[in-house]
Amino acid sequence: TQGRVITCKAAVAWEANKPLVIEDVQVAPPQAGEVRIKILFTALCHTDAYTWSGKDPEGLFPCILGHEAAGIVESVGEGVTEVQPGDHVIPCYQAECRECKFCKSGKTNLCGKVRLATGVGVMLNDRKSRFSVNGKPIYHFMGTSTFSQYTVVHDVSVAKIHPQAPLEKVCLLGCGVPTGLGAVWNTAKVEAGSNVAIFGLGTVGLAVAEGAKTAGASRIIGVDIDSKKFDIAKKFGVNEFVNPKDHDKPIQQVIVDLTDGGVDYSFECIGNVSVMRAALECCHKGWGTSVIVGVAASGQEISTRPFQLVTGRVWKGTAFGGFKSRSQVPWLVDKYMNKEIKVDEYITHTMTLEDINKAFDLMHEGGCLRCVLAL
Ligand code: NAD
Ligand code: AHE
Ligand code: ZN
Repeated sequence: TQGRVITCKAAVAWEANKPLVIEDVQVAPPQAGEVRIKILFTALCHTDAYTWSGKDPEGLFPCILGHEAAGIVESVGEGVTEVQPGDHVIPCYQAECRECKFCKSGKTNLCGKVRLATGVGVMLNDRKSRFSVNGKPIYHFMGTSTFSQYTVVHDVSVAKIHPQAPLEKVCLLGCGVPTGLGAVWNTAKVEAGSNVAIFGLGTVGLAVAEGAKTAGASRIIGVDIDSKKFDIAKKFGVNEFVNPKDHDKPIQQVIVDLTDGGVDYSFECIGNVSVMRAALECCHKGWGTSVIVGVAASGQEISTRPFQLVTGRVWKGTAFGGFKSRSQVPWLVDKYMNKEIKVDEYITHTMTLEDINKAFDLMHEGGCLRCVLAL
């Protein structure tokens, strides 16, 4: 298949909010600096649903969504040296070129090399898509487009992982789990003995809990409007629960009262700007730090009284948990294989690509953390 167009199945989002359609998609060969990957497993993340909903200012249609996956390199373009056909890989929506101003700064995991192209659904080389259906181009998404049996990504967006890692599990290390763990370990740098509040107990929030537990946090307070989340959250280290629906007071006040003045760290893992405010305001005066992890819709803005910051609270955000993708995803895979981090526990459902619309329905029902699709 090397050097030739591959026709395969992919779930195409033709329009915002319209059911995805399984199509025969033509996938062009990788050009210089590109890698074509046979995707074997992909999970669904809330961000896919967000872009599909039409609320993402970067959302373009028609496109192939998906960004939490694992597969095997099928072929590589000119100049690609770090991976070769047969390598087991995880595509990374947050690239790492190791050469740009961002990568060299030592201050961030964001990479500038391909971001402008991936933000407009094309490849950097020729500013075109490698996907088409009957000659009509289909946009890429987040530089990954994993809801396809084959995808083309930039070489700076490919993490080569342990060949024995179970791809049906470690696909989760493409987004949600690292995001939560890294929000704690890299962005907040939670210390042992800290009090932590987590808003939203989906996969991202539960991974925050796991990260906080391993960091030695004492109180890990989980906040969710869905009480069904509380049982499972215990397994991830949450040791106190608050359902905002059980209280008349604003939720920040409830937490401040529970914690003698507020928590040391809070994490917003929902994407709701009023909860982001509550998460900041439930932090302790003088030092409490709140990390925004959730992605809020186009047009939404955060607000608080500046006095909150003047009096020492800190507002931060994180993308992919601050992890350097190509360098650290393989390390996370090894940690999973050594049983140092959970992954299997987040997978509540498994299906095949044909059932992708059902998988999205499940996501909105609550009982679902991650649904993994076999392609
Ligand atoms: P999810 O839908 O599985 O989890 C969200 C949880 O929040 C659910 O349990 C829901 O019941 C709860 N919730 C909803 N409204 C609430 C409210 N008002 N108060 C309390 N709880 C509430 O989503 P997920 O896949 O875990 O992702 C969480 C968020 O993180 C999404 O916005 C996603 O787009 C974002 N995300 C960001 C990054 C990043 O790099 N920054 C990476 C992955 C995901
Ligand atoms: N296009 C969106 C941005 C969405 C966003 O913030 N994405 C996160 C990852 S979410 C993964 O589930 C991220 O990494 N952002 C940094 C980046 O470079 O995109 C919007 O709202 O504009
Ligand atoms: Zn995601």
